[in-house]
Parts: sequence; C-alpha cells; structure tokens
Amino acid sequence: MAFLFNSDAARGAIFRKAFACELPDLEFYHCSENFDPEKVRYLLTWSAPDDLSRFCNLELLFSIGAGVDQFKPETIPGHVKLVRMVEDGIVRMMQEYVVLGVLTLHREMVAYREQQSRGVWQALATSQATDRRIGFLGLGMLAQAAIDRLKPFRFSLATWSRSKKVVEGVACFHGDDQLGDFLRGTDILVCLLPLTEQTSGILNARLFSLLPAGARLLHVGRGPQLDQGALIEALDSGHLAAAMLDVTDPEPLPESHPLWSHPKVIITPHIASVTQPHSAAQAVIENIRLHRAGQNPIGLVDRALGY
Ligand code: NDP
Ligand code: OXD
Repeated sequence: MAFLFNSDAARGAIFRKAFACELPDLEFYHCSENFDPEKVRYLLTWSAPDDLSRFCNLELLFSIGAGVDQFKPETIPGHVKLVRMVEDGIVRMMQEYVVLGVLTLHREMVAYREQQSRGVWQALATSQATDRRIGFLGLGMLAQAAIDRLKPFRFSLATWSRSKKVVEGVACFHGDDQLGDFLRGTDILVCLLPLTEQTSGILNARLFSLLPAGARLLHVGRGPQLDQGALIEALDSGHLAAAMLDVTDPEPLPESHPLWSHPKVIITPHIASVTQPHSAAQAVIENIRLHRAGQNPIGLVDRALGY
C-alpha cells in the first residue's frame, strides 16, 4: 500500500518525513522515483495525471490546493474520493491577503500609487470603515476565516453563497434571487468562489452594473470567473474605482495585456495563499486515518456540485 506525492521535491521531502513518523506502514514515493502504480492507494497532486487509469487501486485523490477545478471529473472513477486541501497554512495566508487587499482598496492605495507615479502629494477623501460595505462572493472555509480577521475593523460585512447561511454580525444572502440585493449594498466585492460551471464568468458587465458607483473588486477566486474586458470598461468608465487581482486568465497574462499597466489595477501572481507543507502533511495524514476508520475525509469534494 503506497502514497504518491506528485509535486515539487522540496515539499515532498517534508511530507516524506511526516509520513515516516505518523504512517510508517505506508510506502511513500515521490513521482520522480520508481513505483508500482497498482500499490498506490493515495495520490496527492495539483491535477490528475493523464494516465490515472494506471492507479487501479486508488482510493483518495488529494488536491495539493484548496481548489479542485483543475481536475477533469469525467477522468476520475466514481469510487475515488476527491479531496481538496484544508489546512491552516492556506487559511492563514488567505486571511492576510484579504485583509491586505480590503485595506488597500479601502484606504485608496491604488489611487495613491498612481499619484506617486506622477509625483503628486494630495490627500484623497476616504470613507470610515463603519461606512464601507464589504461583500464576499462565497462563504466557505476561506471567506469565513477572512471575515473573522476583518471584524475588528468594524466594516459592514455581507456574504453571498449558494445555500442559506447564518453568521453573527454578517448579512448573509444566498441564491440567484438575492444576488442583486447583495451587490447593490457592496462597496468592496471580494470573490472567493470556487470555479464551477455556475461561477465561470460571474464577474461580468451585468454584475458590475449592480454594484454602486465607485465600488472596488478584490478577486482571489479563479481567473475564468472574471470577464477581464468588462472589468476594464467598468474601470475606464469610472463606475468601478479600483481592482486588485490575484488570479487572471491566462496566468500569467500576456506581456501586452492592458491589465498589466492599468492605473486602477494591482496584480499579484496567484500568491494569496500557498499550501504549507508541514501543516498540509498533517492534514493529509489525518484524512488517511479518517478514511481508514471508515469516515469521510475533511475537504471531501461533492462531485455533483464541483467543489
Ligand atoms: P469552499 O468550498 O469552502 O466554499 C465555497 C463557497 O462558495 C461556499 O460558500 C459555496 O456556497 C459558494 N458557492 C459555490 N458555488 C456557488 C454558486 N454557484 N453560487 C453561490 N455561491 C456558491 O471553498 P474555499 O473557501 O476553501 O475556497 C474558495 C476558492 O478560493 C477555491 O475554490 C479556490 O478557487 C480559491 N483559492 C484561491 C487561492 C489563491 O491563492 N488565489 C488559494 C486558495 C483557494 P455554499 O456554502 O452554499 O456551498
Ligand atoms: C489553491 C490555490 O487552490 O493555490 O490552493 O489557488
């Protein structure tokens, strides 16, 4: 019985050490080594290898990231459990990034950066946090964790999810019927949705038109959720004031893409959060233990929903 680590060698070495201590009965292979695919019960990878059918005894397929949109569900046998990464490192980094992004957009840092490029020293009018409405698309593991960190600033907080939710101190909207009301009350929109058929292209001209004039976008979900042309139009018309994007489509954008040099846009190279090997190894080990005890792993993907 074996575990296969199909990613970078540096993180693989940390996993190997943790597995040797905690699951010594399990053979551990890095993808660069020779191994018998029939022995592999557990596979950790960013996306499914083309020859997944070689792993005929596979039980758990772990994504090394929190997202699973990179897997093609039709290539994964129905009995194999697909598991997204749920670990403290990803959560902590996303909390930092969302706080950074919200404060950047709230305190006009995008406009100040543009003023600096022209040598302009000029204070801009700004709202108090209590008057700024932050709206999250998605209320999953990462949005909930980010909201916890934003609460002390006393922003007004709202969320929109697929199913009904209740969070203390947060206005929770759900479903397509409530999306308009949610957007009309959002000054800084944070996208933390998984990429699915339903969320692909969701950040489009119609959605932007429902946001109040002067709204801002913080996009940390997935590139294909954003209509980049519609964003540029909304920024150029002045309807949207600024955007901070951690994800684009494609990644990276081509050198000549207008978003790179847009004065109202900050781009980071998909670094909002990154799986941390020490905590991720513990999370995967715990999930193998749960699975061996006949329980579902934490982060089990609902194949019908796609997240
Ligand atoms: P979760 O699966 O925990 O939560 C997803 C949330 O999105 C849920 O609240 C869900 O609603 C909601 N949702 C899904 N589909 C819809 C829909 N059609 N309409 C309305 N709401 C919907 O995800 P995480 O919080 O763990 O992660 C979110 C995403 O963040 C990941 O999938 C990944 O794409 C991205 N990510 C980006 C990173 C980066 O570095 N930029 C790093 C890590 C993740 P409900 O609660 O009702 O099910
Ligand atoms: C992830 C990511 O899904 O890095 O973890 O985007």
